[in-house]
Amino acid sequence: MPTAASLAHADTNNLEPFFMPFTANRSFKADPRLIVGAEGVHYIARDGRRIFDASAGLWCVNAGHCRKPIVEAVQRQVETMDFAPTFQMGHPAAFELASRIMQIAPPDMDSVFFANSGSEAVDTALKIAIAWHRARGEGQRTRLIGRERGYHGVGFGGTSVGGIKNNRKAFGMLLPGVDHLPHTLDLAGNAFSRGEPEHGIHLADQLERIVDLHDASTIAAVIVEPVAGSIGVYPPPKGYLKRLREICDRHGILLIFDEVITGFGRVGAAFASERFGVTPDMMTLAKGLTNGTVPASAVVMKKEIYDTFMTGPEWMVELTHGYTYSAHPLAVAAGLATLDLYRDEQLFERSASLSPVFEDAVHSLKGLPNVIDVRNIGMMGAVEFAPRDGEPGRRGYDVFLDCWQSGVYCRQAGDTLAFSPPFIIEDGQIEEIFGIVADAVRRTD
Ligand code: PXG
Repeated sequence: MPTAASLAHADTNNLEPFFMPFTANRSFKADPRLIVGAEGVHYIARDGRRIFDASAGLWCVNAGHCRKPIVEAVQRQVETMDFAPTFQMGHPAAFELASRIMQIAPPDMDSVFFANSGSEAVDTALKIAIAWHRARGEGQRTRLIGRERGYHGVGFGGTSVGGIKNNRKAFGMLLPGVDHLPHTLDLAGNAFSRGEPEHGIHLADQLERIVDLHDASTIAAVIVEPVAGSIGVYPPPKGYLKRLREICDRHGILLIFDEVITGFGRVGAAFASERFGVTPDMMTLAKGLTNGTVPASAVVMKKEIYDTFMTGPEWMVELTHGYTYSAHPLAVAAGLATLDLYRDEQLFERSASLSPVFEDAVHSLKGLPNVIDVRNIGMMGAVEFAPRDGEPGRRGYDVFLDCWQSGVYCRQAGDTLAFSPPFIIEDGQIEEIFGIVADAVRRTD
């Protein structure tokens, strides 16, 4: 393992030029939290401290950091073929990765479109939904339905169907023809639920109200995260996703599951659709697809969606959409090695078997000062604090900073902290993490 000193070679004296994403830039630059190494379930800070990565980076490093088979696969690939186009050309491994994803995807989801980020996958899925209806002679179906507090990345499509108000308000009108389901958090009825909350299936019926208002003939797709992640882990109320599926079926509306976080074992199954027994028409994947090593994402869809586009003259492009880096060779190499690792180490099963330990550990925070809710499902967990008067988000930020100082990196969303460790974590390490978090909560007023 390299030492922190040997890793800290870059000139980081000038932090100004990097306009950091989703960051309080001025606070960060005044007191930077620099990480220079990663191994297993740890980050190494610039000052040499080993920090627990309790969030798998940004929910992506499901198999743990710097795993040799992935590192070596990427190294081999970059030496063999650095780049290859996938527009009117192809490279074999890209087709292999699509087949491998298909093997673990729900039945009938047989077609895979590659992109590079969750945001691109979401915008791709929304565009395919609209184009698919048009290809079938229903070109008036263009409306998109998201959900309040949902997160679908930062493209104009994803921002528009997204429902986190702070992510929307600076950006003007966004896409027209978008509506939102109500969010599913019910602190009065469901606080401190373990797994799927009891109450809230009726919130899916709100889709009927939206359909009634706009008429089904104008609606292309509904997109939801099966478990809302970014907002701070909202597991779906019991029966909710199934009800959404039924309503979409009734009205010829495509159902898209955004599985950018929930995919690849995070909920104790390959995908949330498997865990909840509800198959969408399309799902978006990213993050765990390559264990976070190389940016990559995918839209997986039912074969009938792909087939609908396969009409017209055979020499013509069927879908005028794609990215220079769709199925980039390095991403594909990382993806194949990652799927091998998930299989060889049975990491989805491990996620499932760790989940009860993780659940107990997250819920051990119940009863600590200012804790108003604890939520969890699979290897996703969150604790929510009462906001300080006039300073929403500040208490969460303070606990987050204390955790980092005390050896735990996690994600903060307002007054909520979210936890999603790699699946290679040990029981004892989970307990250690939540011991540190509990101390930080106690120290924060
Ligand atoms: N959909 C979902 C459900 C996501 O969670 C995206 C789309 C966008 O992916 P890209 O790759 O474009 O960022 C996401 C991303 C956090 C956090 O801590 C969550 C995400 C990204 C960064 C931080 O909650 N989710």
